Amino acid sequence: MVENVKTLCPYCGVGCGLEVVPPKNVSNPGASVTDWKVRGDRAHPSSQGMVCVKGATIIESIERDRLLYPMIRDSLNDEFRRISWDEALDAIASRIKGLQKQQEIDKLCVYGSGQFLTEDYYTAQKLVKGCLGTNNFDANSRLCMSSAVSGYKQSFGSDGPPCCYDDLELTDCAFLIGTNTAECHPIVFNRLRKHHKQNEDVKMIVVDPRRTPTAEAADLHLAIKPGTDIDLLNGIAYLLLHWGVIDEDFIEDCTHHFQDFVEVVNCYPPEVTSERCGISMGDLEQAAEFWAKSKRILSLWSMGLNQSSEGTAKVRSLINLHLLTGQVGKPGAGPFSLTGQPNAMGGREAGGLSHLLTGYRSVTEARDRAEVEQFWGLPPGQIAPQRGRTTWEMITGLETGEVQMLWIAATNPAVSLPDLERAKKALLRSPFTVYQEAYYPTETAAYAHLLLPARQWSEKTGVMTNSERMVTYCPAFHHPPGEAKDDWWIFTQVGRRLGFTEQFAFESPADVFREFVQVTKGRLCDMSGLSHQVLYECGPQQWPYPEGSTPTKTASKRLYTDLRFATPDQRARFAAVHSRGLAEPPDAKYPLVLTTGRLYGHWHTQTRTGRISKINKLHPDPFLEVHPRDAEKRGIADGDWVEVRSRRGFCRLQVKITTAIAPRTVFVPMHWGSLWAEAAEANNLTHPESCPDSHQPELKACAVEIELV
Ligand SMILES: Nc1nc2c(c(=O)[nH]1)N[C@H]1C(S)=C(S)[C@@H](COP(=O)(O)OP(=O)(O)OC[C@H]3O[C@@H](n4cnc5c(=O)[nH]c(N)nc54)[C@H](O)[C@@H]3O)O[C@H]1N2
Ligand SMILES: Nc1nc2c(c(=O)[nH]1)N[C@H]1C(S)=C(S)[C@@H](COP(=O)(O)OP(=O)(O)OC[C@H]3O[C@@H](n4cnc5c(=O)[nH]c(N)nc54)[C@H](O)[C@@H]3O)O[C@H]1N2
Ligand code: SF4
Ligand SMILES: [Mo]
Repeated sequence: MVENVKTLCPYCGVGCGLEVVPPKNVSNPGASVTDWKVRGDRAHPSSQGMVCVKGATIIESIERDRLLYPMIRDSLNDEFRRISWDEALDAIASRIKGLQKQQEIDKLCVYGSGQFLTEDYYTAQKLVKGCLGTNNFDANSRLCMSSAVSGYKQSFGSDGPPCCYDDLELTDCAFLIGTNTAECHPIVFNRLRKHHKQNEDVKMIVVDPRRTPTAEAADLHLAIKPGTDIDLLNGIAYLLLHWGVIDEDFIEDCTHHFQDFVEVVNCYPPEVTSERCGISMGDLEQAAEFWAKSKRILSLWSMGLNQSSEGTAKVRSLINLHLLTGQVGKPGAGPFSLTGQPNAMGGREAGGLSHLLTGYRSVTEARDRAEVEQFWGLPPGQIAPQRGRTTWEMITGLETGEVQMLWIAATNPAVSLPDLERAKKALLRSPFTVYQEAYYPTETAAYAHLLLPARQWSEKTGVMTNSERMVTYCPAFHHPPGEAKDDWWIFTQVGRRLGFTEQFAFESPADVFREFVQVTKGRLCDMSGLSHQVLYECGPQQWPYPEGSTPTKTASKRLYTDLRFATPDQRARFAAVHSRGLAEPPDAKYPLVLTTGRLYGHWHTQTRTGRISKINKLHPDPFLEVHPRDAEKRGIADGDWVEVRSRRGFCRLQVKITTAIAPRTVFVPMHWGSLWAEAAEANNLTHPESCPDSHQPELKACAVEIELV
């Protein structure tokens, strides 16, 4: 008899445990995966049996429109022709050898994804940064949580969310800023909502220019103008300082740069703050009062802070409030970044951005490079000392010809990149683009020379880490379609063809994971006690999990409980930062701020959810949210079609008039690429201006005008 399978939902970073139940005829060779049933895994410590509509319906999408065989073409105008895996892998290896021969390995760029398993991420790092010696590996996490990474690193000395989900039920006050948790992290929100409902004293504050379902549930919704988060956070700090409700002992013993911070904060009296943020002084004071009166404050954030040209400063300004009030390292408290993708966290651990190295290390630190070179059996100096190209720099590199080979895997950039028309033009110029994907067609396939069919969730085995550092084993439980292969296998095969047979001796994902955890030894994200076997036998485990740890199903751990941080002197750092405002503020020609985001049912570019009937019924079409005042001014009625224009492009959308959006702001969901609707891409409008610290683009705001068509 085939047993139920325990695995993880491969959508959002909440990381819900799933239990997949086989059909009775499972051993029939023709049995379809759609006959398996998915339900929540009650034994998973993070989700306790809960799932949302995405997890519950995933099976329906697994067998639809799959990419089945490697396919190649000489130019983007040609038809694809089927080739063997050997031919495909040889083609990649020979291109790379060509670059090596010309001493031009920096002309190779690899663009991966938070939808990789940890094993996929790790083999890619070893191949690209280690064996090939270029740091040109970046991931879609650059568009997602790189500001959280740099904010944590600058304030605490290391990346790593210090909190855990148990804090959701232990807090007195949840401060949700730039996150639509109800739609994007629904199971986290369920846990928080239940606690909030059951305890009258528990407060919930939501800071978002939209009145989202998350905001609807709050005691206080601060509908700030887009991009004024730093003003707000400094304004709250001003009141806390002036009321004297700060944790002086903590500040004295555990932090640095407090005086610089005070100097900045003194510029934010309530009248200045409320004016800049577009909220009342009463609401501002109420928010500060909730902070002042609560013993345990948990803040949650995601893209409303990260996706900004000052994303790192926004994150640090939020952490400042926790440092000011000593709200970190204890139950129910702390700054908690909600990660977007199922394994964005695993990507961080494996070093999957162009400035990172495996084990929360950095390519710019000599010691970090030396340690990793030694682990990988590479000569000293093999890893390049400067960060590689970021996502957007890969695009500009294609424009200038400095990028000659682009290898994309598990992401759909022809929808998700900013300034999309420009990005697509650059992709057209690529001499050779490899695209490793589960589905066909997707928008990005049109820009590929070589397509590699990837196994996806349910067909591949490996490990993912969720937002609370819980590591879950995800086994393959049925046959992949056609000739699809694991991403880690593809990187391994290319590594071997390039002569790195010793480095790529892996025969299974368990081998890859066994090596990976060794490279985390002694680091904040130490997982050296974990293996596929431990995770399979004992269930999900949270890191840190050094060698010799005892498996447990219940103990949720926090970081920094001894109030010693990961900086050289173990003190956390206040940031003294003023807001610089939006990178592209509205003006007379483009007087509205466009913001973008997500809907409950759809996942990103719809490769899966666009193929699920229940979800299509839930969200059939794209739309533009417009405030009644802005609509009236332009003679626009509900349901009218408008053209939305920015300096870079346009799209056409049907209007939804609603007071849920702040005046002079409009909202468009990010989910509709050219396969699913005509001219509805949010990213035709957005710009690539990015944060100088994290290089994260400002996907949440650009200046637009709208007009009836
Ligand atoms: N249903 C669903 N869930 C998902 C995903 C999905 O595609 N669909 N994707 C996953 C991924 S990868 C991610 S990154 C997360 C994203 O999760 P979230 O960040 O919660 O989602 P978004 O809708 O992108 O943006 C959140 C909110 O930021 C607000 N915002 C815009 N500008 C500002 C600003 O200047 N300040 C503040 N404070 N708020 C602002 C928007 O109005 C929006 O409501 O969701 C994950 N979960
Ligand atoms: N305007 C605007 N733009 C945005 C955002 C926004 O809020 N506003 N959000 C940004 C953020 S936070 C994110 S995370 C990105 C997401 O943007 P993308 O990463 O482009 O979106 P996905 O649709 O998740 O693409 C993942 C692809 O990987 C494929 N896939 C799934 N599993 C596997 C696998 O195991 N192996 C391989 N090789 N392929 C697989 C899927 O079929 C899918 O096509 O979008 C960013 N862009
Ligand atoms: S909340 Fe996230 S992880 Fe949980 S079922 Fe929904 S999409 Fe999957
Ligand atoms: Mo994301």
